[in-house]
Amino acid sequence: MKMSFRWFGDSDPVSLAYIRQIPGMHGIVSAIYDVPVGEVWPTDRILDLKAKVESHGLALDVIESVPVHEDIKLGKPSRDKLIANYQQTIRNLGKADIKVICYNFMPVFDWTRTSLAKVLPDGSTTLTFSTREIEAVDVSKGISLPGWDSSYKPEELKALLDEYSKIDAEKLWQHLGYFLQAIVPVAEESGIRMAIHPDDPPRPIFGLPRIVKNRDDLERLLRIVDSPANGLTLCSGSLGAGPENNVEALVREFGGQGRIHFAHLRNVKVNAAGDFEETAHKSDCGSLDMAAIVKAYHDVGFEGYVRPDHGRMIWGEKGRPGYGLYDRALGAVYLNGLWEAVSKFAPARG
Ligand SMILES: [Mn+2]
Repeated sequence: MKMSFRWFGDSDPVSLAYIRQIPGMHGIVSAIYDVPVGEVWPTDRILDLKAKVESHGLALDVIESVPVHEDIKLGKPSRDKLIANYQQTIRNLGKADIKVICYNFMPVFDWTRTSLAKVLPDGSTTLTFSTREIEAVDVSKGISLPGWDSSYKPEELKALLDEYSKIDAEKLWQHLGYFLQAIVPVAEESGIRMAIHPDDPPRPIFGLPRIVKNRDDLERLLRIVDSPANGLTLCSGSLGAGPENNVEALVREFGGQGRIHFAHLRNVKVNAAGDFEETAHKSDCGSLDMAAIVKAYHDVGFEGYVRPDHGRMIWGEKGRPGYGLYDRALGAVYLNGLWEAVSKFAPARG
């Protein structure tokens, strides 16, 4: 298990110099943020980023994310050119010796929350999701959600949602399959493992289909192209927000097949309606047994990358919600502690 930490580039209030000081930190997870979605990432920009990260004694092995253009998800004729660009970005990342690319296939909305700063009893703040609040949003009046990318003008968003009204889950599967058939062979040639991030939260929102949300979806996805280069980012918090999902069992099944390349480890407190709040990482803070999940990774011989995913805002820290330094650092150290204990006292099988 190689511990890593997401960093949003030079605009990130958390510095590489500080991240380096977290015990057991292996590397940085980052991206080139200013290349428009659908265009090729230039090799020199990737190499510059890698050199900057390495100058702080950290590795850059994982990219999160290379975003997938909406036209690919919609299956529009323009997708072939956009997929060719995506292939070239994979090749360029391979030239920089990148090992894993995280991406997702969620229509329009990436991760969705209804609050970015709910105050918890201990005075920390966290991200939460309420189904009732999401259902109360009138999409026709434009969407204003915390953290929602407002770069879409209301009329652009409406046009996009209209296009998606013709796309049901099966169509979206076809478009994902078309994309994977095209990119997985290129990833194989480039020494890169693709790792899809599940839908967050793992259910349809605003009438848009979501297809990477539970065990059967993950199984179907992996069988589309049965190659190690077609793998998973197993996000405990995203999948764990689906009451039907058993994260430990998913780790044992898909990790046992060597198909998990990147692990997001965070805890969530989930209720029966699927509403949730993100909690501190420790098992008794949320609904997930993090020790059991880490042990499952150990038992399947997991050697991939992991990050603490999100954290609360604590100790008065200001910054990007979910991505402060302090609580993520606590999470990283806690997870490394679990890993050390499991490794010493429960030797891997076989
Ligand atoms: Mn995640």
